[in-house]
Amino acid sequence: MTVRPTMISTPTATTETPVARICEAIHARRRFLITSHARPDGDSIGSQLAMLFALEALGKEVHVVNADPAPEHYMDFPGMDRIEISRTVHSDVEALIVMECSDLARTNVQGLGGRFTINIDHHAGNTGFGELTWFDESAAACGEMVFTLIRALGVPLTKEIATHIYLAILTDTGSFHHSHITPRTFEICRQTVEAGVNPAAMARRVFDSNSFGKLKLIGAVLDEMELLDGGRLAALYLNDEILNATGTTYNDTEGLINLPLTAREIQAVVFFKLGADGDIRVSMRSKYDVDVRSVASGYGGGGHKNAAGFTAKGPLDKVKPEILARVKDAIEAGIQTRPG
Ligand SMILES: [Mn+2]
Repeated sequence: MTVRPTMISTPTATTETPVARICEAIHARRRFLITSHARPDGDSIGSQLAMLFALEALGKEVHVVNADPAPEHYMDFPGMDRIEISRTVHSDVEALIVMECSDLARTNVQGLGGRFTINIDHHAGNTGFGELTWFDESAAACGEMVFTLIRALGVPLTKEIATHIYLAILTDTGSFHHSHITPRTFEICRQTVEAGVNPAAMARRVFDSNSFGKLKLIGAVLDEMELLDGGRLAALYLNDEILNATGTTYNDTEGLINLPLTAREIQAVVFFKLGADGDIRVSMRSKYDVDVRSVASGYGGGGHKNAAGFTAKGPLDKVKPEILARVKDAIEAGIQTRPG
């Protein structure tokens, strides 16, 4: 019996592929600015910092600027002190690398325009705004793409880089729950573990990191959960009152939306977060083929089939019925193609 080697395809050194063109652009420049979307998640943090360490290994000068700080439990990951929190940039750089954004506005950072821009993203609906756009919707995380790019640049997979790649994949797949997971995902993870990543320790750091306040917040939000559509749809609500009562912040809501999906019957979750400015941030999660991205794109938002979101103008009572009706339709459509 022959054992086939588990290889992932590495881009070849031709100018045919976006990866090769990005490599060429990076090798030809020295000063870089890396950014990603506002309210960063594990994939945006991991993708940016893996890229930071890789570019520095090539002797480049690199700045990382984000509009918002990362959630607290990411703060002891390597390189976190290198992320500058700012809503404007003036840095004189030769190239801007934008991770995980379908358009430049998603960064919420002003002053990014007018630079040579490399855009690396896996979100459907990417607008191709960079001079060089590499868009791959089949990637389970932007970190998968960054891994491929880093290897194509010829940078060795250090433990620091591997840690950020694994962080990106672990979080963006919802701890290996979402669709888009392929043999490539596990091949990349295999290499990161070989480079020194400890999956059990990573899972503990990322998922067992709640404060007592967050546990209270989870209790308070789940206590107010509404079940609709015969128990197939859950609606969650968040406002400043709940945050104040539990001594938590907006960042503490990360991951909370996934909890209702642990109930067997629930097929989709809609989380309405009410901001002080009257805007409502609507996040959605779903199982299998229930496509919440199609709902989000109807409201000018985006994301993936199983994880998407958008911002709506209040008041809540006015917009809520229609949003929930559209998610119910998505559940009905998705449930027809259920795997065994
Ligand atoms: Mn992502």
